[in-house]
Amino acid sequence: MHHVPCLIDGRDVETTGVFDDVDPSTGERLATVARGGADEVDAAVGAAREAFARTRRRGPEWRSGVMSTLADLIRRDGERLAELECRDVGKPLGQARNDVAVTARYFDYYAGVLHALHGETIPQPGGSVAWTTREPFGVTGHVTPWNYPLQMTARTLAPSLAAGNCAVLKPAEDTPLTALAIARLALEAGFEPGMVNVVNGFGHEAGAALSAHPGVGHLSFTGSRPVGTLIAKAAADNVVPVVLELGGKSPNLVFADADLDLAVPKIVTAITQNAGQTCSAGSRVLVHRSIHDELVRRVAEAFEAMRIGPAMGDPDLGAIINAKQRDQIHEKVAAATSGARLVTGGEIPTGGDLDRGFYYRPTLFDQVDPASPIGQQEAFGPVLAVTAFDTDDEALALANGTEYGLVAAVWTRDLTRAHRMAQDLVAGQVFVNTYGAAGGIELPFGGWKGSGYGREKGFEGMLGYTQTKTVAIGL
Ligand code: TXE
Repeated sequence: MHHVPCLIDGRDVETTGVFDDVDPSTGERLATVARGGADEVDAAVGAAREAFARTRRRGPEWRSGVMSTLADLIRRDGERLAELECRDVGKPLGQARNDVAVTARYFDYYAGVLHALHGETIPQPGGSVAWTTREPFGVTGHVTPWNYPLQMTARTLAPSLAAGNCAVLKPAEDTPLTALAIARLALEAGFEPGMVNVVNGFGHEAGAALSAHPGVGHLSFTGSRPVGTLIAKAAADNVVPVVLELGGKSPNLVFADADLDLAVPKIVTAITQNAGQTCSAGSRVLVHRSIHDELVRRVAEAFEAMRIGPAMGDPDLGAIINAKQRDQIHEKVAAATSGARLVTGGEIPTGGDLDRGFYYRPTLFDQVDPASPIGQQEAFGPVLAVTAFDTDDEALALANGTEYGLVAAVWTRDLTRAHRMAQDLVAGQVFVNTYGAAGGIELPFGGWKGSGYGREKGFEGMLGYTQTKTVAIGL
């Protein structure tokens, strides 16, 4: 059994209240967690501000060095971190191992590119010389979700630290284990106390206090749209910028000339990885009518062959994060069965280990009305909605016809069609003959429309953690 305190100014901090962290694979208690609130947030922001004042003149050389060391320590402790993540999220061990590797790569990548963070000199009329610098905000607040705790910690923390900020993390209450582990490794790597703080607790307590704290200069949030808008409103009151990453209803567009041997495994992974609990999950398939039956048959076969079970056994499909999330998936599926054809799945699996944890069978709906709830709303589980189309224009209109705009993937051998689709798809990421891009930490990532704003990952992700200062000197 673990206990997860807060980590403030380099020290473990206990709170009067605690709550349980549950292993979704077994339904058993995995850890007790400190229930931080406004007081702990205030202490953490204060510690981060002091650490920023102490360390702000450290050069890029120093920051790069400790970040590289942190990447090495994450790899050194890789197996321990993977097991923590696997148990905490209920995600298959192999996927958790991959998350550890990606987490280390974030720190490596930003340790490298931070050296290229610089301003510009700008010619002007008249007698002056002018230039810009890229400056940190000071203290950044990070409210992260439970689906990729390690990756989301690294995705927001690494660029923030690289840009010279100090951070306060508020991990999701369902998955507090690995953010604390990373913060402890950051101390071991050489980050000073107060540079990385963790306040565990509930969203409406610790999360709300962090997003409203006047000492925070920048906020990043990944999670649900209702909470994202709450955080953006709180940030607006303090005139603080926010990065919002709010999910999607991302389509795979499969054209008549698609290579199905290539497409089908990616389509299956895109909706079953992490049991479909991924912001960029490919939850819709729009397929040309001529190959529709073949595609549905192949996806159904793949779904039915999947091994479901406790995450430490490295199944194809692990657990759903908690009973509430599993039940909301089941409610959306039950509501969809009257309007669409249920091909496979649609139920909570039972028997043996499955009775103890929270699981959901991979579910395939065909003949989905694109305007129906299952064609429009995120189920955030292994639930795939298929709709057939006849023309390219129809495919495009269907793809763009939701409130979201996170990812769209195009499967075709026709180069012209691929380019046209890439131009006209309304999404922050367009993939052609692939889905996702090998971790993709170098590529800017973020939403259009209801999927959010601001960019994470890549060099652009780091720029978001800076503000520009313009200096002009009269000659
Ligand atoms: O998310 P919440 P939940 C979507 C997905 C899922 C739904 C609900 O559709 O079914 O959200 O999941 C913190 N002030 N995504 O309820 O509540 C909370 O503690 C400040 C998409 O778990 O948005 C956690 O740290 N913070 C997604 C974080 O917000 C608050 C990932 C996310 O939790 C808060 C997860 C408040 N008032 C869910 N209330 C993605 N885009 O990847 C909660 N939080």
